[in-house]
Amino acid sequence: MRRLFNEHKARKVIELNGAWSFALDSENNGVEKKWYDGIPDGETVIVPSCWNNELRLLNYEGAAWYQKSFETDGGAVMLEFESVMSQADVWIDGVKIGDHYGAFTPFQLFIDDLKCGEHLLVVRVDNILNEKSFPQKRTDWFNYGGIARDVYAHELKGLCIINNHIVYTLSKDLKNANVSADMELYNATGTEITDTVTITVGDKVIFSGEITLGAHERKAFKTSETELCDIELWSCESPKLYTSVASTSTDDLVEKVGFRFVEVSNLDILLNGKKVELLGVNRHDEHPDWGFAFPAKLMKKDIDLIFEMGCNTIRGSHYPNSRLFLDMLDERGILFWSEIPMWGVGFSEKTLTDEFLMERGFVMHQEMVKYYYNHPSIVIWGMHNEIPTYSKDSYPVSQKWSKYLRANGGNRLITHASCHPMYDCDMDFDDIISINIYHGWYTYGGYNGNLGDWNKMIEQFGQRRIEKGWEKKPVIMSEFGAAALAGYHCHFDTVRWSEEYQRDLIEYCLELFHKTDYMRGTYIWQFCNIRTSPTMDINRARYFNNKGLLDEYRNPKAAFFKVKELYNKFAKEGK
Ligand code: ADA
Repeated sequence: MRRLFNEHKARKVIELNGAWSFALDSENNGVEKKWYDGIPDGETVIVPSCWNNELRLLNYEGAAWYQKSFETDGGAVMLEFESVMSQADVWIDGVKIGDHYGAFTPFQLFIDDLKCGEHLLVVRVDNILNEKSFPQKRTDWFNYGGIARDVYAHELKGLCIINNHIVYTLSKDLKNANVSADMELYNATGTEITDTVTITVGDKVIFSGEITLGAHERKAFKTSETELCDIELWSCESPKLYTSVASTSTDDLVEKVGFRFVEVSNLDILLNGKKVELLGVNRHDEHPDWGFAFPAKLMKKDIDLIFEMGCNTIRGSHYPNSRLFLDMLDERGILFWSEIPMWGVGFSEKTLTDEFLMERGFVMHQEMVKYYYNHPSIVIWGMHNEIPTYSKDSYPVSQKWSKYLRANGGNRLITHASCHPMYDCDMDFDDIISINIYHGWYTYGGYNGNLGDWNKMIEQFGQRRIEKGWEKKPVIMSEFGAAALAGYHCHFDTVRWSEEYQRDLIEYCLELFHKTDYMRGTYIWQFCNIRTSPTMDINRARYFNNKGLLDEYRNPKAAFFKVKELYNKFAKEGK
């Protein structure tokens, strides 16, 4: 299940989930052995899934092969993978048809002419982390491998709509929208073709016109603007969605869009002109039994739990989430921060001048925009997390990426999560300043690891933002928290790792940040415990990051109820 709604009525889409044949390639010589012609002695696995959730593959990192047969009526086919972790190489009937790098965004591969009948689809998947990977080897989440989200074969006929961004600007009073479409079209036939493309938003036609494409041509097309009057806005309280249908005589693509305007104004974050305090959590899209192949039903449950806590926002730490999850947030009116998996300590200073890596990161931003543009819930693009933003080499990277996101990413605020607030220079490019600090849990140079450190930090950074000319930018605490082992209690003394220590630290922080004059939001680290990597050697009991407000099976810890109490109180009293 990849969306909450049907994207196609006219187009035939073959679901390729279910039973696949699977073989490990621990010697990494499957290509040499020509496994793309068919893998030997495969065992049956269910796709989508992560292999680390199979027996005895808990820690397997490396290559593995998947294969499945499917039938088509013949003609052009687009294969669509929602997520393969991380490198995918794809063959049909022994012929390589493409590859993709990056675990968390969809990708599409085109075959212009496939014969009618049965075909063998073979995918080599490699989840190795190394000096060229995103994330890098040292990462505080578990590096699952596999085909983790859905797979489809689209049978394409005539002039097809591959992608459609509904682009809009709102009038000053937010009552009307100037709307256009930014499409990617494909001619599935072997001859030139002309067809009428029609695009509706709600019950209004925003474009209808003839378009000509050469044989098997793939082309971007931007329509002119049409005004939609008296639109109903999308907001947290009333998440109004409009259905947009793009169609030709042979093909169609349905999208959901919401009209809203997010901006910053003199320290405030405004949604449709109204102040919002971001009351959020960081969430990994992970479960110990499913890895990153997160089931739809559990997504809904996580969202229910997050709602129950009084949150109005989620940070998708540290990678793009599925389109299905975003559909759910669009429907529920929860704001989302989407970022690429450029994570922390792994990205050392020297990686920032590695052209191959930085290009990889840039492509990840382009893909994130391409596949997620229409989701109104995404109000923040995050460029990276805890990289060395004090170094001169991160500055041009953030400059380039923020410029790209501003020009192409729609109406969204730009940020990066920084753990060096006193040395960071890249905050120049942010709309919102985001700080990750763990006073009361970790010890930092110049601080002694106590809760009292927070006041010192707030004062020092309060000063620095004025010196740097950032005094109008809202500041949010994008990470803070403490680990607690679920069920470990210590009622009479304050003991680290107990549920009470975590609860009290979070209570202290939330109250303090809420009343800090230049702060406008909080994302607690983190929604629930997650499995982490054996390379994370500090403070990771059980190889889990235990800073969840819930344990990894979604049982609440004491802090969950405290957050619920405080977030509901803050929402009532306002900032
Ligand atoms: C960082 C990082 C998180 C997590 C956290 C922690 O801030 O961004 O992914 O690792 O630290 O638990 O220490």
